[in-house]
Amino acid sequence: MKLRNTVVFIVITLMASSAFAGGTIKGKIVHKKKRWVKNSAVYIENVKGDWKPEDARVDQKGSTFIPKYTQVLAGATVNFLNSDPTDHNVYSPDNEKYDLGTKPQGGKLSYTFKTQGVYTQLCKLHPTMLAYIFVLQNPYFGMSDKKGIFTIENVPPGKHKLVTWNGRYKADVVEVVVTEGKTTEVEIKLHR
Ligand SMILES: [Cu+2]
Repeated sequence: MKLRNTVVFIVITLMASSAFAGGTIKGKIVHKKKRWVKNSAVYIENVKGDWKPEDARVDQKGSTFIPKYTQVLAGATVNFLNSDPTDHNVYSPDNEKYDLGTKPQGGKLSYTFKTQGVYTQLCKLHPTMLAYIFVLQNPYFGMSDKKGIFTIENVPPGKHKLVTWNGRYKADVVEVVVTEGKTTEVEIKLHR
């Protein structure tokens, strides 16, 4: 029993120390038109380190890409599925500019992203279908909620450049200083 308690204590201690590795960036996206502050992607352009890319999946269902926003590291493969009884195409006019062709229901199209950037994800058969793939160098990424609030956790301490993407507006690159175990607050203003 005593040994068991010791093991539990060690596990909890490890969890606590990993939760406090690095610092937290807590931000708010602001604009007078409040409905545009949500779904703003905020990421750090370049961080020293090496992360293993994890593959992702985007479904096409009800003539909609699900999810609408996908974040992967450069080198990751995104698998596009088709769950609809109609054909769907997968293409992007941005950065690497791919067109994976068209697949019927149950089909799968895959693409491995090499170049960092934001990719508009479209279907040539259905002009209303729209999603975004964020291909990043590191996993430090946040997406704002309805109120424009976002959080990026476990960020390595130091000076970082925050890049913001918004579906309608632009934002300047904002420099933040992250401190171990602390939260850095930042406000990012959207503009034309
Ligand atoms: Cu389609």
